[in-house]
Amino acid sequence: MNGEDVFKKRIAMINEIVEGNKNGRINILIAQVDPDAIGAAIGLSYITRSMGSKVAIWYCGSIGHPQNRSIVNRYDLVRVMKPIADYAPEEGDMFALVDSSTIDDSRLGELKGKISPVIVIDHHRSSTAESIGKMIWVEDMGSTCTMVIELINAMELEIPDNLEYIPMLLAMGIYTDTKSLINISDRDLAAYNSISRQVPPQEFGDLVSYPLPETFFHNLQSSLANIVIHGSRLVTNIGMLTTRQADDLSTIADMLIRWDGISLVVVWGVIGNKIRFSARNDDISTPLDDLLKECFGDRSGAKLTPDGQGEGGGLIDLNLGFLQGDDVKEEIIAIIKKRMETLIFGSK
Ligand SMILES: [Mn+2]
Repeated sequence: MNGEDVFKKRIAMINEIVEGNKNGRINILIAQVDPDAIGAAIGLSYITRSMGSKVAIWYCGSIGHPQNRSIVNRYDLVRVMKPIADYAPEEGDMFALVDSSTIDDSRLGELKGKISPVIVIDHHRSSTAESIGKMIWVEDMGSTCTMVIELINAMELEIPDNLEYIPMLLAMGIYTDTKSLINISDRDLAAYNSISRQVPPQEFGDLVSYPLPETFFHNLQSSLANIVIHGSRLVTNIGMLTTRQADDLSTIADMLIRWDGISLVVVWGVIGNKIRFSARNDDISTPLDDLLKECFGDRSGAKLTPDGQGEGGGLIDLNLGFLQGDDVKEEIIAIIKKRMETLIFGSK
């Protein structure tokens, strides 16, 4: 099959799904709110709506990252995407996953493992098997939005100018997931170019340089104060965090990996009863995914970006129980620090 036929098949499949359940609603699930997932969800909802389907978008977790908050506020997206906790089943409900492809995703909350999505569009490698009567598309790509744009273009849909926020969100998804168009494949770039004329540069710029809260700079300061370096490896932490500040870990890791001579960075923090960390490496001879699995097991993972950088992280249960209390906070942090450093500096 040539490329064009593959797209025709995908579109026909989505159409069949919509036609086969005329009164059913397609529930698009966002496992983790980020610009790529938001753009892909909005884009897919435009596609299925154009085929006459009812659509709802549900998101898991919270809209914590300041950029996500800017995007959601600017386009008043709370009207179109609702927290998963508000989901109420309707007859003929169908599900779609974007920017995620596992139904066992713990982020799906109550729906975890219970749904069988009819549409999956994702650019992460761990994939759900292809099956009959479904449109499952998982492929290595810079961004999920690229795949959605490819579908829109293959359908020859012209997004009207009064729905300008759709190209805007799709472009933003590619832009952020490819690190400002640096980790970009030819297809991501082609998709980006095909919609960029509908993206006003000023407005786009506002979303790129979104305002950062004061807490970000405090966390940056702590991360700098807590740095420990062994050889080319750097480990640091920002102590106890709120869910809202969780994304500071990856932002800071992205900054620190640029440190000349440093090839592995791990930034961690404690959120509630869990340790969360972000890891980056730019040493191609040591695959980050292997290294993280060796240190932390299955609750960690990493992907290789198109420019050869490793990008990942993980979540570790703390189960503090009796030890949960402000009076022993410092000691707890000190113990985790020691353990993290032993693992990261001690691994191959
Ligand atoms: Mn993505």
